[in-house]
Amino acid sequence: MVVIGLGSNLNDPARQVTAALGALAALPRTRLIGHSDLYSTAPVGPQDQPDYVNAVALLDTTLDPLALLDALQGLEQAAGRQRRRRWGERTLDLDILLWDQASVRLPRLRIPHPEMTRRAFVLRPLLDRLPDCRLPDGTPLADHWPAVAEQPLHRLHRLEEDRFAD
Ligand code: A4P
Ligand code: MG
Repeated sequence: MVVIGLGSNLNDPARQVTAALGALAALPRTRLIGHSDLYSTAPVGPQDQPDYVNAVALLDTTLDPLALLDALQGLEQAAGRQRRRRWGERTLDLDILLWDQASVRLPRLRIPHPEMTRRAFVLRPLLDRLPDCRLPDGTPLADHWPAVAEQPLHRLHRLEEDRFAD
């Protein structure tokens, strides 16, 4: 199973994230197994930017990791994404967080996502869906939660459960 992190803080972020869940469900050779609720989260990085909406999606795919990354970057572009500054505002950010128990270290792609354990906006929705999730080194992801629990976030309205799953 592959875990994707979704984030947006421009152009109606909740709509961006909801639309992206639908787009993930429509990727070739890929099935959307489920997703978290949407969370409103304070920005990590520059503080002079709007709050984000974040969520995670769970996929099954027979794409290889770089092909999935290409597909995700295509969806980011289609959402009108422009890269401005590191950790800055964006209409849609799609990160590959986990890929089964695999580790990937390529110039374009690192899995697990190197920042994920330091970010409540990743851990909260992920642990909601996968409370027993472990990193490739065997560490329970839940062990990282206490260190980030102070980062402000709150759950938005509940999405209909697995609305985009087939
Ligand atoms: N890349 C490497 N590994 C991966 C991976 N596992 N998944 C490469 C996706 N991409 C990966 O990413 C730059 C390059 O990372 C890609 O071209 C890909 O080859 P980017 O998202 O295009 O660039 P960026 O925004 O400049 O940097 P970065 O470090 O990826 O930003 P992040 O880590 O995605 O953080 N605060 C809140 N509350 N919520 C957020 O969602 N997001 C960010 C962005 C900052 N603050 C946030 C949030
Ligand atoms: Mg990114």
